[in-house]
Amino acid sequence: MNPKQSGRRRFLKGGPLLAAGLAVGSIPVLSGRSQTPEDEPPQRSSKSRNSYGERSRFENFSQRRLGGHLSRDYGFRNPMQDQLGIITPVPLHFILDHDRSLEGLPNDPPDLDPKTHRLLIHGMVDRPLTLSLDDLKRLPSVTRFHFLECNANGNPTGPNGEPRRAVTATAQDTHGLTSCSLWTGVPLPLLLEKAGVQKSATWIEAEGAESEHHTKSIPMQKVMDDCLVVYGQNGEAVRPEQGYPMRLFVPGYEGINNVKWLRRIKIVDEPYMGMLETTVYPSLRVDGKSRWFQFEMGPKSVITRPSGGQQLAGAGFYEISGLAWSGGGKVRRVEVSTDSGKTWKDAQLQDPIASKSHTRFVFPWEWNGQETSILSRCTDERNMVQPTKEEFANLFKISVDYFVTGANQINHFNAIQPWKIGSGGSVTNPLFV
Ligand SMILES: Nc1nc2c(c(=O)[nH]1)N[C@H]1C(S)=C(S)[C@@H](COP(=O)(O)O)O[C@H]1N2
Ligand SMILES: [Mo]
Repeated sequence: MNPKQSGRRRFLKGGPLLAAGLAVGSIPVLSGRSQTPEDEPPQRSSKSRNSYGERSRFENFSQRRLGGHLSRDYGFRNPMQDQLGIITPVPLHFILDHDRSLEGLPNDPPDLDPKTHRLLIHGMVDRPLTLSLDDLKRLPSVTRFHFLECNANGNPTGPNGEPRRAVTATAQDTHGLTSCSLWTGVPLPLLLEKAGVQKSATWIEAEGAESEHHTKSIPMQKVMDDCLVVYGQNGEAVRPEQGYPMRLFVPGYEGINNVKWLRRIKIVDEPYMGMLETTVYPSLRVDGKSRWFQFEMGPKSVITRPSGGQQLAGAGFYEISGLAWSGGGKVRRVEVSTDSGKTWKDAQLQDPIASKSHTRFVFPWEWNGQETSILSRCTDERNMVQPTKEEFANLFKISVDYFVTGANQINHFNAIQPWKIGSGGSVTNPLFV
């Protein structure tokens, strides 16, 4: 037996688990073996180590998946139930494009050559600017963890039998329109300073380079607070689907603000009132009024393991693990309930805990084999607390029945997500039953 491995096993048995006060005997995988399983040297993978690199051929289950959430709006959801830590692998980042093919699928991203692509900054400025990717890369940069979330993420309503409110829904179905990356770019205030932005300017309009020219208005106050023009994502160039060669980043705000394939920023003194920001994105209330220009994403969390569609192997120890985030800043606290919401205990937050970023929480759980529901609740640094679906309905002035029967979009749905554990170990979504 390899002495190194036996030493590691001893460490696993006596070390961190005992320190956490857990019964080691309840973890079947760590007990009862005295030999390492691989006495034969393993076969080698034939992949070239000079190429871009691929993951193990055994890791092929985590595909990005298409899921309809409005008849006229489609995206690819992030398989977050299989994700570890807080970084979404870029090839699995969710995609939401308004520029769609006739079949309703997102079109291929525009094939922008950074040698010829330019960002124009104009309007209420003293010195209009045109910037290439190389120009941007010469300027002082920052690198920050930030989540991106479509305001329709977890939207419980919509036409006919959508997976994310179904009993069989997975975390990907219910929460997969958010992802988190380490973004690198230039603070937008620095670019505006170079352009000499005029004092009376109060909004910007940002425009993308695809044929539809996605356009979004953003208040100047937010721009000056923490907006970025990013060209880097998780250590490499922003992917074409995510906006290559540059995208606007508006931390904590609805995904729609984060204009991909950024080609123009016009400095103005009123919102543009674009088609999307005045039609689909406001939320209609029961009293016929509408919430307009909702920007910030509320505090939210979801247990990703165990989560919908997974299967527990039997009673015993499981680490509950999940993601929490808020457009309002850092996650301050995540509480977990393993008794269907009767009692709550603090989960442990894992570093890094960055502002407007996914944050990983973990919670040790000894499952007694009986039916129950597990839930998580996020509180952010401003003490905003993730609501129940009843509290959410109250806040947005809609009826709870509307979640099940309504055919309109409800934006910003951030209600607490329960997962029901069946006595046989099945994990299902009881939120709308
Ligand atoms: N140019 C452009 N930018 C865009 C969009 C778009 O269709 N075109 N979609 C917006 C919406 S609604 C969302 S939720 C996010 C999704 O970003 P992602 O596709 O990188 O995940 O991009 C935003 N930026
Ligand atoms: Mo979106």
